[in-house]
Amino acid sequence: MSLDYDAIIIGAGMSGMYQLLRLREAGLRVRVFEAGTGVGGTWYWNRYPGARFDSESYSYGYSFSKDLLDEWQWSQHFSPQPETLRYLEHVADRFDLRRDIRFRARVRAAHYDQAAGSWVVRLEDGSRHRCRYLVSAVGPLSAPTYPRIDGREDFAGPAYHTGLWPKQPVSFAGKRVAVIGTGATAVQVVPEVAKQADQLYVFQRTANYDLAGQNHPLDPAYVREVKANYKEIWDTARASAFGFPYGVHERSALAVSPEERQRIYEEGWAVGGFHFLFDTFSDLIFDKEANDTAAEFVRAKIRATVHDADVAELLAPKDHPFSTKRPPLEHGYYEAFNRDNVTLVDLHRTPIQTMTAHGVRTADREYAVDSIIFATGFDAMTGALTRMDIRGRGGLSLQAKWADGPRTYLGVATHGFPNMFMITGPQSPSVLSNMPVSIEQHGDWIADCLSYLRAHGVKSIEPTLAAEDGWVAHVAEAAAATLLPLTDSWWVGANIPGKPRQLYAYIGGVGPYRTRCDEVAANGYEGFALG
Ligand code: NA7
Repeated sequence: MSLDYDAIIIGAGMSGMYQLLRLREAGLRVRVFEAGTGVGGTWYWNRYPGARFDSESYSYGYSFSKDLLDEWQWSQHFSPQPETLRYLEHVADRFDLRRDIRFRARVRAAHYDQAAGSWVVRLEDGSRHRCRYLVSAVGPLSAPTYPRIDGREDFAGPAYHTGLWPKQPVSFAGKRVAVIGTGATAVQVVPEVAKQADQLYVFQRTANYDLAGQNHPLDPAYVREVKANYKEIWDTARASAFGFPYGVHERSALAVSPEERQRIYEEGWAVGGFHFLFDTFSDLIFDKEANDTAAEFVRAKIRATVHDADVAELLAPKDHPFSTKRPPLEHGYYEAFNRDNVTLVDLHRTPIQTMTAHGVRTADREYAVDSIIFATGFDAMTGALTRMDIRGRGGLSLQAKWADGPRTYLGVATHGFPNMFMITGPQSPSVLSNMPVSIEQHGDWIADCLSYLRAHGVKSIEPTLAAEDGWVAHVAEAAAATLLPLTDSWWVGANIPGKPRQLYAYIGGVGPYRTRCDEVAANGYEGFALG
């Protein structure tokens, strides 16, 4: 059976683009299928006002090309989504990627043909494409979910999910708007919509510990310094725990005096972003008592920012430890509640009962609105994979195999699915890391692996069950050492009814994970069966 391509990559976001580049360099005939009409993935779909990355601009991008690093100029410390999309479009042009990408091509199914040792990929239009290697670059946060609320379809006005935002700008000027959710997305969208809307209702179920972004325009001297130090920056990020190029402080929040602790927290807060979490103390996600000190610090910041004491109390989380849900970065979120046109609706006191043609009905009243924004998140990590009909050896479906939760080796492959790879898949550091660092690591590892297979005349590669079992146990063990499993969050699948509860990403550290992956490769792909 002749092959149409050596490799098919699903998705032309940041990971699919990089994988295309690397596999092309390795001499493979590659095709990328992308559902959207352009490159960019997350940055293509999430066009809502206020969207931006939560990694500093200088560390959110590709590191493989010094020329690219030198020539690209970010405008802000945390640049906004239109700029990130422009960056990725620039990369696509600069490296001539589009000629191997087919847009408007949603993959519906991928079946392994055991006799031929190849994959048959079926698109929405019914066309079939045969390849040796299948690489999923679908992204861990790309299957949007809507809340299960009665009458959701009855609302007569426009309703938007932030992860499926229209390409045409949406104006909320003079409108009454409801935002459902208070996760990282809502925290970005609320201050922007608040500036336009006549009235904005924010429906909060769980308050979050939002960290100050401290965003600002980039100063040319700072940019020059960053550009001169890129090698060190990326080396640090690659060896770090979470993929950020921050300093390492092996110190407990409990080992210093209260005054010293306050000083260190204030410093991290003033720098902004995840510095507060990763650049202050090393035990915040491991030790509840240490965690309490950070939680109280953030609550104090909320109380100091929000003028209405009752609203501040509702916004200050008390029901889960700090950073056991993804901490959002905020750029004017708390200040937005000081505006006359913004109202916080506490869904613990007055739960949503139903949506109506006119708006949202809670236990005590109906909120009539012109538009609804669902900032309700994603079926993270596994959703985009299991929504496709992927079948491996013997017709085994990925959905069935993962019915009790994902089972992978290194988060990059799964037993029963030969020649299939996942970039930033479940049980890899993925969403618990600065994504571009993990994307490049996986892209490099997969490209090197395929080069090895070709050089050694190997036709198929697949993790052994034993290696997979070992990795699954190790991932669970790493999770159990932290406070993260204690809290309901999308990190543990709690936002999707019936989803098996476990920490879906590997929290053993980006640096150690890279070392492990490199060792596996150096040992002739230890833990994989080569055939
Ligand atoms: P998240 O973080 O999953 O947030 C979704 C929000 O929607 C969260 O506040 C939920 O409350 C809320 N939600 C979900 N269902 C309902 C219902 N039925 N009623 C009221 N509120 C509801 O998604 P985001 O898009 O903000 O962020 C996802 C990630 O993308 C982000 O962390 C970054 O990594 C990028 P809950 O907390 O469940 O009580």
